[in-house]
Amino acid sequence: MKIQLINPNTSMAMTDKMAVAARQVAFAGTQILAVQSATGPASIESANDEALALPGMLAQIQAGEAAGVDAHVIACFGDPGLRAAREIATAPVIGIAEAAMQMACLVASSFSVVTTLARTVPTAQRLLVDYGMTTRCRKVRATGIAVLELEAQSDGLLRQRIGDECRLALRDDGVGAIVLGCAGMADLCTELTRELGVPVIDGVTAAIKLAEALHGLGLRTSKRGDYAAPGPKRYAGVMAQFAPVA
Ligand code: 5HY
Repeated sequence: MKIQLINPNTSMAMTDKMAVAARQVAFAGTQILAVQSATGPASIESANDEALALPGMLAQIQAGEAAGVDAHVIACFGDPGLRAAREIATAPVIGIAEAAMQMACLVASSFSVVTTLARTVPTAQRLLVDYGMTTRCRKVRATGIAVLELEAQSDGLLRQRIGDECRLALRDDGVGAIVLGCAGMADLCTELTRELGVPVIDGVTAAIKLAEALHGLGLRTSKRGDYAAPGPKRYAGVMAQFAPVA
């Protein structure tokens, strides 16, 4: 099967990093097509970043659908544009936050999220409400690390800070699992799982395995209800390319 792994930010280093993690867990017959937005911010850490990242991300969904991919993964922990992507796709679209949270719930009764900057914590909290996860997530914890600090291979100091926050979560939150709250943390998952002795879930790898599972069952995005294709309409200006056609 072909999975389009979309980095909604424009950091190529981060795209490469998540592609490595995805290929490490994918089945031999799974092809990972790693792409990123052609327009938009280098990292997504605010509502403004998110809004301006969406056209580039949705353009990749359109391109992937035209190319006939079997699934799309939106690899940013805010799951930007997930509902819009599901409207325009027929293949399954998986957001890494939802994937990680769902996986965590299968192996622990509760989890905490360890993420980047404090300002992204409310975004994760809104997703928890949206996904009905507020009784399963004990806390969303910030490390104070900016997304672009995690662009390349995470260095020892960053690993230490993220590991320390995970240890605090285990000590103080009473949780059985940790969800990593940034696609740029994908390279830390195996090491942290070993170090902490609890399941540590990274959304990129969780989403890849869920995409394979959905494909194996022949499940695709429902075209009934609010994921139905948007009706035809004119879109003005630079958005004209996104206008839904009949
Ligand atoms: C991410 N931002 O996974 C999020 C993480 C965050 O550009 N890729 C980004 O900090 O919310």
